[in-house]
Amino acid sequence: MSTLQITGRVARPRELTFADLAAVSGDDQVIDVSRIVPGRKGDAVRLAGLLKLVEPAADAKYLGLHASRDDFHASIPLAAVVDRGLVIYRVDGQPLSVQAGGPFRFFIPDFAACHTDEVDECANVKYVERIELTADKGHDNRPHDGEEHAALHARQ
Ligand SMILES: Nc1nc2c(c(=O)[nH]1)N[C@H]1C(S)=C(S)[C@@H](COP(=O)(O)O)O[C@H]1N2
Ligand SMILES: [Mo]
Repeated sequence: MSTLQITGRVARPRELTFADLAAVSGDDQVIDVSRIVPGRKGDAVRLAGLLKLVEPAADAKYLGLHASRDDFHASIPLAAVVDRGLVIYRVDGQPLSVQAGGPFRFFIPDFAACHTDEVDECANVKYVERIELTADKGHDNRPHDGEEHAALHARQ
């Protein structure tokens, strides 16, 4: 079964299943993300809710988003996304499909255009299987410029 690991500078590393995300309660469970992100389908949990489960260390400053499926990685300042980051995991009661970037897809509402900022559309990492908290910026192979970005989209 696919899981979402949360590792690194945290007190209690976890390996979360679809059921674990579905069990997140209260405001940390976002039913119908289209309320927050027009046009996006599905249900999500807030990053803040996931962090409560693992208890980040005081020196955790970067959020690493790792997708081994296509070797895509981003490392973004945690403070910039802690209050708005989402993990979309369910559509129509079923796990998010790979076609939609599932089973777990990181999503930042109000992202900047690709390669214009550390928190950009490219950081909406699909197929995330590990979220890693680090003290310093970690592995990040997002495109650096328009040419690299165009090449990435051409491959998709
Ligand atoms: N794993 C992974 N996530 C990724 C990418 C990728 O190539 N691999 N591309 C990024 C880029 S450049 C963009 S613009 C968005 C596109 O997401 P969408 O197809 O859901 O609009 O996904 C981002 N997340
Ligand atoms: Mo992009």
